[in-house]
Amino acid sequence: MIPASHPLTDVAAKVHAGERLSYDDGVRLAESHDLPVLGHLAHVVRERLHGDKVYFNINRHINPTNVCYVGCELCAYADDPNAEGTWSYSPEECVEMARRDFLPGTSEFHMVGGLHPRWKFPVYVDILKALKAAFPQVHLKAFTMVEIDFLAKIGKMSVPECIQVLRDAGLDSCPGGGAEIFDEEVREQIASKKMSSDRWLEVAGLVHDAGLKSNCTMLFGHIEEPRHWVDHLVRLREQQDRSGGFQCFIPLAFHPAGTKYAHLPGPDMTTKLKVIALSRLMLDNIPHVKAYWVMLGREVAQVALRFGANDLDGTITDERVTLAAGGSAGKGMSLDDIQAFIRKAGLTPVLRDTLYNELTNAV
Ligand code: V47
Repeated sequence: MIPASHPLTDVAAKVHAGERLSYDDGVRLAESHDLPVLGHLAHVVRERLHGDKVYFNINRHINPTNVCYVGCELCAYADDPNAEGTWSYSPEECVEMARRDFLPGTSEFHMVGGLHPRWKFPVYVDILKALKAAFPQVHLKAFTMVEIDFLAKIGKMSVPECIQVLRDAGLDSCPGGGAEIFDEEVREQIASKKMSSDRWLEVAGLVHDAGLKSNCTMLFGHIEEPRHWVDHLVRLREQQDRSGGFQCFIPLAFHPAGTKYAHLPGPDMTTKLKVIALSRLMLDNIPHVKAYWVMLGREVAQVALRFGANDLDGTITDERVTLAAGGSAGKGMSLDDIQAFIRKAGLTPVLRDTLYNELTNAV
């Protein structure tokens, strides 16, 4: 409960009544310094939707290549295939890697990578096919909207045709990366050559129209201002009203090392928790908010579970995007670690698959 004299009383009343918050409400929340009140309101919504459950899965990240010709200012991936530290794995090497440290009960491969200047469309299709043939029971959550758009271009087909080819090869759903920040002025400075915000949303709509689920993200803690978070969340909410296929929103905390913004400090704990709470409060039509522990850091992720987040992602064997940009949260978490971590926050761990079916006896 917050006192009647509090400046956010009217917003709190809307939250308690289950009413949609406006852009202006969002800006007031985003500019508030009353973190405990934001956390409390977001936790009210999270409890209404999910009780005390925290979802997690057993997953593995696969990044077939870190070569990307786009060269986004926010990213530490390389744009030159000959640069030191780059990799470009064949379909067989992807399977071999996945086999090497396969955890029993793994239900998802999360696969994203660069837009390789030399790879042709069939390479990407063959990677999906090889993984699906070797691990038919594992859900393939692969390719961001940026990659789908790129694959359609290099495959010389429409996006719906491309999605169909990828589905036939084994694609089951799409991750949420590449959204960055939708505000055009900020986007121009952090991802100047990436697809436009409108196109990202349009391709997400096409993925949903094809019957696939996807996630969505926002990169925060760089040069943006609080109003840009609200604008981004409202655009996602509007897209969800139109196409309905977003399952989960993941706020991604910026890691500056190795990027064109290496001089910035990255977001502090207050900013991380505020963005988590704001997301839960604004995104009334997206069921899940993920505390992505790799980017938030483990300690903040644990607190985030009481600031609106109800999902932790998973065991994440072999994460490389954050690692390249100076991430220190670690490369993977054991199942026991994850469950103890959730219980220590006073919440109940629930193993899930990618589509949020609860898996009771899988491990
Ligand atoms: O697309 C790139 C972002 C994304 C940096 O869908 C950076 O379940 C921080 O999308 N600092 C990849 N972020 C990660 C991602 C993701 C992660 C976990 C779960 C899901 C999901 C999606 O990371 C990229 C980009 O938006 N990124 N560079 C950086 N320096």
